[in-house]
Amino acid sequence: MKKTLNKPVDLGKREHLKFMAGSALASTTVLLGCIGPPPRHAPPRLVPSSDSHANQPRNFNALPIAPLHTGTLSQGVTTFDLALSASTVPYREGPHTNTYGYNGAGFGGPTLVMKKGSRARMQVTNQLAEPTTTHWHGLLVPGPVDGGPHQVVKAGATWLTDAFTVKNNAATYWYHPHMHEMTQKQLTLGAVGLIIVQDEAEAALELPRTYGVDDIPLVLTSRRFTKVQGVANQFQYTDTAYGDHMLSNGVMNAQVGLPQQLVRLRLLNAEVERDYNLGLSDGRSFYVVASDGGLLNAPVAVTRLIMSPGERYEILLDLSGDAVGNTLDLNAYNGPDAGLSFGFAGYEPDQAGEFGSLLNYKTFSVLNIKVVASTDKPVTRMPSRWVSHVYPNTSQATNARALTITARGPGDPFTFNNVGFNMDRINQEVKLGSTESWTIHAGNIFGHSFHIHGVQFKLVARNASAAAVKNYEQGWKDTFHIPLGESVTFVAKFDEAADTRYPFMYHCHMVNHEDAGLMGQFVVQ
Ligand SMILES: [Cu+2]
Repeated sequence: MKKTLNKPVDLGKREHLKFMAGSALASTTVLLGCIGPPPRHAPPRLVPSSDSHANQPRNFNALPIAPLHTGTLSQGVTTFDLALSASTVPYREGPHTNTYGYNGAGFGGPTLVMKKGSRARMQVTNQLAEPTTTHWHGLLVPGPVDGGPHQVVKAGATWLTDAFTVKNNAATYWYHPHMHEMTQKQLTLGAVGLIIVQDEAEAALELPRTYGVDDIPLVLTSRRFTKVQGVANQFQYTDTAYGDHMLSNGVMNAQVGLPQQLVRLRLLNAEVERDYNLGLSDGRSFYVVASDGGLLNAPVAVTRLIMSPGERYEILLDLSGDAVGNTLDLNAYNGPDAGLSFGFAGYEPDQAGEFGSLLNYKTFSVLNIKVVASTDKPVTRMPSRWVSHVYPNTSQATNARALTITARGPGDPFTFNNVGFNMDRINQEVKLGSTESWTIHAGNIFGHSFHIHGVQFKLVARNASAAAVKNYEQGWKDTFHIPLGESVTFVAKFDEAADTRYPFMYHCHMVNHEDAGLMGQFVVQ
């Protein structure tokens, strides 16, 4: 039996240890070396990638758990330092795959942990041979901290942001490059990491929160290998919307041991374009407890959860009634008979080509789960109490905007309202502190995933119907799925400032669409 569990790290306890350790051990790196899970740059085991068949034994790789990075506290401000560099990972027999990773990771980066109300700042060193930017997806920070396409960190340079107050609710956020026309490349090569924000409201609930044990980060994406010098071992990042091989936390054929109790999964769809229609292989329900920007006011039991690129959800799995040794899969039900339709990204039946993939139009595992013995103090019941967030509503909106995703035809670049992205053009001007209603229409060519910087918002309607907003979409959001031909309306209060030097972005988070110009800029002042 392969090792599937990393050494437990209690998030609260780690903080305590850090302060106990004193200045000699104040370095996060040292602490992670002592008590953290193994570093991400340990190469994944070499396992031939292949489609799994029910009648064949499956070869699994242990799901890697990114190390925690709690930053360095000095004079009341916690600095989170990241260094992005090139690396390699032996994904297949033969030449290693060229990758990017933060802080020494072969693929991905550490999970940043920050506390609501604390003061923080970011420091990014670019050790690549090309420019990058680092965007803190979902964080409520002003334009100069946001890390959008104007915040270029040249090769060899370091970007240190101003200090900001962490305003976000406890939830799962993420960081990734936002370098215009290079986002797909850099994300594909592995530049992606999670941010966990903690707050008192979340801490007061009896939720699983032992990182890597009953609180599992899960970054979902897929990759296609392209031939270089005759060997198909390199990640393809042009002319492809979909990978052929599932990567969960950076490895193929991922398996995790989860204890016989309630377990939290922090899900991120980090795909280029693919949507996921997630469910469990034995058909059991699971509970959505948090969306992009916070816990839900009540858990939502589902058997299917749709996630488009950029979205996060936290879910609880109840494994308390499972026998030790039981296995099940978290699957993407992206095939026929799943109630999907054209425009759901990855539902195209083609197996190859720019919009085809070996994973398209089928059900495939994103994570195999093997139930292991429960922990010392397991959470075995759903919390009886939840948070009570108050959301903006339509009656508070003093302005309404409408954006339609357009293209002259299939194959032509998508734009908003027929205007392609231009670094020198401000597309929208929003008054600081105002509440607005935005309606995004997907147009009639494909579905999309809309994201806007500088706010968390409330979805108020799908196709002008409040009732059509799904129960698990009722909380704070910063990214949403828009099916082909449909519209989504959200209400947001714009409390973060951005000027023309460092404007905020709104864009499709299918990063191939984004790179091709499906993005706009706005100021808040
Ligand atoms: Cu799009």
